[in-house]
Amino acid sequence: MDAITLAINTESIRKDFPILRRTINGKQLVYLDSAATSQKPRQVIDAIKSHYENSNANVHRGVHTLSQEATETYEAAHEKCAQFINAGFDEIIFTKNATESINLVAYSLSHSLKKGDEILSTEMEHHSNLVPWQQIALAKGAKIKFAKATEEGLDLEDVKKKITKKTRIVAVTHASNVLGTINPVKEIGELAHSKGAVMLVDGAQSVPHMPVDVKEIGCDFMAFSAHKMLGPDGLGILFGKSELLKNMPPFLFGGDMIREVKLDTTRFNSLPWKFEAGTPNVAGAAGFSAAIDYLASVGMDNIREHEKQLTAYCMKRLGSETDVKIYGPRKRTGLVSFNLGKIHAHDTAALLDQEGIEVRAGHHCAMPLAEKLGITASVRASFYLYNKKQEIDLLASALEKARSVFK
Ligand code: C6P
Repeated sequence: MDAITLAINTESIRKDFPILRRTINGKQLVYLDSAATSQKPRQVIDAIKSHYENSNANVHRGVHTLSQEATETYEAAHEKCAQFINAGFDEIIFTKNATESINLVAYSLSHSLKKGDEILSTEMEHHSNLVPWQQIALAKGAKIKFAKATEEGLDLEDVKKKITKKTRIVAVTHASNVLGTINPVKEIGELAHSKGAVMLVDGAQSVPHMPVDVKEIGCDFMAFSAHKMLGPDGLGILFGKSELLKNMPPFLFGGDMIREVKLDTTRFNSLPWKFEAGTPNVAGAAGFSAAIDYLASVGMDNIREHEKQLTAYCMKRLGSETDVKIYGPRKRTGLVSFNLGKIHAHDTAALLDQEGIEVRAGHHCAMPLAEKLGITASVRASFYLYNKKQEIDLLASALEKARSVFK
């Protein structure tokens, strides 16, 4: 196991990430928090800088050269994103983040929701794919149900039982941000469709880490964030099937989402602009294009394979200690949540920070799942294409220090 050959050339990739050169508390930075947000390569930073230095203008509004260039950049990012997940251009809506993408769908679908309709989600959701559904259910008198989750994954029998004729919406995460579980979203989508429900997949933890094809999955909606996939903050993505989006009311109203406005009525713009009100994040889109190019050049299959190897190594290293409790299944995305003996996760994370190792600790915005696991917090180490095996060795050594401090 020690002699693992990683699927990608981490050393050459690391050179593209300026932040990885910095030190924290006098130690070389070990960034193990990419599930919260990824670091950005020079190519992404340069694309954003170049947009502001050379082409900055508003989009879809001006006939002047700068506005046309900005519009091209902005639309090209939609096109690139569409190709990346095998969607159509008019099926890609840019929002602020995955959370806003899910809120958009929840708000827009809530108009057709009636008392007694049902929404199915799961016990392993991030709050972003739980609270919006819970709140529209409350507002509309609909019923929200949750499929059972265990550490091994979703209880599919329970999913089958809970999708009924009354189910209108099924909202499930593709990959858990705490357990790393990869859910059988294609199968769940087929169950949803067999009862006439629509299916939203939260792709925040899958699209950055594995090849994702929305047509192959067959979902109606998918939400994810650019910042978790080498791109900038403040840019979220919603994929929606165009035949559904066409009939859904807009989420936000104002400039750019209109075709014609009279004092008493408005005709809305065509897709995807109908769902993109106001001046968008053009610089973010420039950075996002560069992020997609970067990921595509490394290859999503290679990234998945690389993370699989790192995760297996981490689970083996940490799991060999009797006082480390690892949560979640064997087959998972590139993250490992754990607790070290009786030491509070925040204390462990603070000690790791002393060693320059950045991990997340807490409930990871999935409080119902933490409750289900019988914990209030865990430490989470999460990996990406720039992480290397030696960083897991450093994590293991730093945990050894934590043990001696808290003895
Ligand atoms: N999870 C984490 O550390 P936003 O914040 O909108 O970009 O992404 C929300 C979100 C939705 N679904 C899942 C499965 C997620 O993991 C996240 C973000 C981060 O786990 C920050 S809380």
